[in-house]
Amino acid sequence: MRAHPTTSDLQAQDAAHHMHPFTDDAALAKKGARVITKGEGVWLTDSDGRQMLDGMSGLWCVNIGHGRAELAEVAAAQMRELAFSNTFFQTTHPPAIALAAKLADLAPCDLNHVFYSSSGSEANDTNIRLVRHYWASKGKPQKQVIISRKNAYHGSTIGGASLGGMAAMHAQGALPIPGIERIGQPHWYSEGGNMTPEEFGKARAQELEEAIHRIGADTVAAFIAEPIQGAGGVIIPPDSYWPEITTICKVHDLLLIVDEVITGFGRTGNWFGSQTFDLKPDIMTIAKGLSSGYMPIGGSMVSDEIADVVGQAGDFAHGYTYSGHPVAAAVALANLEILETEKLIGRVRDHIGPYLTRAWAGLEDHPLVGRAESCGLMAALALTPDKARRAAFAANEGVVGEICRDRAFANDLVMRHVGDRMIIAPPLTITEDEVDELIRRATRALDETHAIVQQAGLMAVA
Ligand code: PXG
Repeated sequence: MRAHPTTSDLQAQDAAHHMHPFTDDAALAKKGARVITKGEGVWLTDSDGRQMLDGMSGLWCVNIGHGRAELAEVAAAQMRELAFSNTFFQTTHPPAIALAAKLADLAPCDLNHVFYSSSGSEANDTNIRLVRHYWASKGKPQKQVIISRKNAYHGSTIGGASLGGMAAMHAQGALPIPGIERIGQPHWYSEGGNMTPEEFGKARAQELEEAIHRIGADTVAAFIAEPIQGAGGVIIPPDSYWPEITTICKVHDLLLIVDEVITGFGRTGNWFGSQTFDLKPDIMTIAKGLSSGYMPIGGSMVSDEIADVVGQAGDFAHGYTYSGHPVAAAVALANLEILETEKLIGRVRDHIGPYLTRAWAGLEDHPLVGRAESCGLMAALALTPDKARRAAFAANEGVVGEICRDRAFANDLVMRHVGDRMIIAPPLTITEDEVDELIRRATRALDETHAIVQQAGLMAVA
């Protein structure tokens, strides 16, 4: 490769050799991937020197913002001291210890133990094995089934994808694995019909009760859910939903696995979404914001009871080479210190979260937007051809959303689409001026989308 490859050189090599996740590689090869070369705060720079506002914190993870040299220093120092050592064979090391203790301190309830992974997917694979092993160790080996939800995202490994409720993922590779059942999602806007959000939230929670009766409580091990569905489209459940779910789990002796991969580490204005929604998890999946994406690290936070039972049951025959990787753990710990010393989470709860909520709500006046929703610094717009009826477009789901995503990109804003919902989750460090700029760019993207959609005759109602 030449010393300074051009953008088209990079794109050609990328297309020739790099298989992208969740991407139609042939289509991408035709237009060329945008090559990101630098990050600073909420800003990304591409190989042509264009700056864009990162409304997605990378991939819901760069909570403290891009370009923090402090973390580079921590990583370099740790690599010099001890770049790698395993945690399998009767050994441990200071970064894994310090991070575990810090996480126990921050996590809600008695989640005082962590089993490390390098990602959220791996952590959820751990959770499948852990809950089944836990019940078997308690003399209830028949408690094996895990109940999840349609349109949930719990990762891309075979276990994670099986737990998830993404139809497109299950269609490839003979998924899901056995022993996973699914109930509906608390997505009032699209599925609530004539019910009030509260009625609908309760009804969707009661599906858990029905599923337990159908499957048999003595065979159900756990229920897994994200406090707010992230990759599913930032679906914030009605207030009636979580209290009902919590009660049902307790009554039927199910473990509650709360997947905090997106909602953890400040995203909703508390350390964890479990605190925002008053949940009492038995297990919590963490990743992403744990290190703000500076190193790959995740884990399963586990209650005293589960750690005790599993700890007394001999070897738990499970682990990853990089479980508790020293560099990743050291960087994660430094990231948590930044979240704490800069008071970034209180800032989301009391200041920049409410500021974004007000600004975002203003987008509901746009003719394409049926509803603007947000919690902390995660937010969604439901696009619709008919606001009053919360109608879907006649065109295939996602056609209009993708146009809007492309217009956002063209306006140098990273805003994702999930179907016809537009979603953002900017770094927790975003300033008021940057929120204003995000809203201006999102508005331009919506205006341009509206014009395109009208011209193409795509405003028809399904
Ligand atoms: N659980 C949740 C709730 C997630 O959001 C995972 C588990 C898996 O984590 P890893 O680290 O294995 O990717 C996730 C990941 C998207 C998108 O398109 C979301 C995720 C990953 C990739 C894309 O919104 N979330």
